[in-house]
Amino acid sequence: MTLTRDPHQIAETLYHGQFCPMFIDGQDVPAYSGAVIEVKDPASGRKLAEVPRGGARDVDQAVDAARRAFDGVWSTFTPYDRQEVLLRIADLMERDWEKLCVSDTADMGLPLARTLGNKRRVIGMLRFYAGQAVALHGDVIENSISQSMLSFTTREPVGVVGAIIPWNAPTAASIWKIAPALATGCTVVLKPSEDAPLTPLMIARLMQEAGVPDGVVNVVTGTGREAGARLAEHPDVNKVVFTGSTATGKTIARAGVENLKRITLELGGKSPLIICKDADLDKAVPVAAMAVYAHSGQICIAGSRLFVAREIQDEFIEKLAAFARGLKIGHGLDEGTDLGPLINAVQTEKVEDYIAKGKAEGARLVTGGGRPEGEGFAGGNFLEPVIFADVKDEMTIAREEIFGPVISVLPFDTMEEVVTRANATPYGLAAGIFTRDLGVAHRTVKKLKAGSVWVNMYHAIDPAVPFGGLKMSGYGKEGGVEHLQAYLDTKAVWIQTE
Ligand code: TXE
Repeated sequence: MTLTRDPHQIAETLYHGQFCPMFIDGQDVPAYSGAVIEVKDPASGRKLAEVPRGGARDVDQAVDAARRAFDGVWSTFTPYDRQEVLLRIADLMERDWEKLCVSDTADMGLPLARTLGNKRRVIGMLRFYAGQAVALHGDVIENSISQSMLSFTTREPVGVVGAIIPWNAPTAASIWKIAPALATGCTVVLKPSEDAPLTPLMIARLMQEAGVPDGVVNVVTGTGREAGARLAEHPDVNKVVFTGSTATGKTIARAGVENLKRITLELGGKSPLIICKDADLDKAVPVAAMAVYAHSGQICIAGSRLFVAREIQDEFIEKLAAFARGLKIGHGLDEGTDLGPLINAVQTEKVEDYIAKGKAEGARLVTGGGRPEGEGFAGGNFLEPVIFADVKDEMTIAREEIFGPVISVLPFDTMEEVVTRANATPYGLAAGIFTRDLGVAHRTVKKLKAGSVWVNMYHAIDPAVPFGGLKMSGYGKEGGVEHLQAYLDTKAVWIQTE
């Protein structure tokens, strides 16, 4: 996509340190307390904007608005009305796609080519669920009690949905949670991450322009402990859909128990990518590298445990290191950037701690790990992409989610062994395998305990295909028809006809 203007200029017109209010009941509002959070460009440390630091009172107000809209104006919208609204949102997002992507990149650092490239995932999701909105239906079910009794089911929206999202994909995460809610007739209170709240605020206003009635989509900015925790426990929130860390996911599940909320959790991962000895290395090397380095490793599906057949290990590592060294690190808005910054200083230090642990526990650092120097890097949270070789399964870097640009290469000898080791993790989000042998691919796919498995590729996500983890990577799916079911309740209706 060719941009109409220099993306830095677009970012400057969008954000110049100003106050960006929350969006509750169709209104721009500050936090009740008046407190604000400073939002920074992770590539420079420069202040981009301020957002309200919403708290319990603001969340209560937003949930109240969402409830009134659910019971009121939104309940009068037919499936076709909701479909039209979703399609209009898609059109407006297409119109403003460049602005939305620049905003995301400025806020959380992902290279612009990548945010722009998410169009199908995001706008496609709106169009996919626009289609689904008019295809909802119950069933007529024969009962064995009496032929004069009619029994059937209707599908009804669960109600007010609390959506809590992380900073690594604000636009995609917002739409993946809001689109099925609108398709089914639910209303939403969205709590973006305090580290990247700007684009969701822009999206909420676009939705208003598209004809979403006031109160149907609300965005409360604030911290997890304040705004997030209140949303998760709020007695009038019927469902919580969350993407983030496993630790926070558990807290949210616990908070929801009190009201038996429906909960969807998309959590962390430590995904295995298996490179067999017959793999096409020219294809496998860039895919294996970007399975982690895309978004500087800050992506839940990062293929961070790279199992490589021992026979090809040396050649593979050499090629992988050459690829990693060739990646251009820089500001996400600069042309040609492959690797942007990490989200903040805390995350960067956390990744550096993991790198130190890797070395201390005996892994061999092949390349990377330093902070790039020079003018373009001042004030930013940059790290050179890392490859560790001679990694053992029990090392910390092979067990814990690092959420940074760190690949651990683990050699293997047999398929049976590698499958057992690949599955020996509490997580189960994603997995991949590179082989030219279809039989091996097929058998391995069956044995891998992961929500998504990619063969001779990685990273593909589509609105129509369900995505979500097993084990400690969460439960419930996003995307696909299955996702809609999580926003619906079933009502059984009985009618005595005589
Ligand atoms: O995540 P959190 P953070 C992992 C990754 C990262 C670590 C911390 O390892 O280094 O988590 O990142 C809100 N009640 N992942 O702190 O805490 C919070 O405000 C309700 C992996 O960003 O999970 C934000 O909106 N909400 C993950 C959202 O939850 C709470 C993506 C996510 O924050 C809350 C992100 C609470 N008690 C981080 N505490 C992935 N695998 O995709 C926080 N929040």
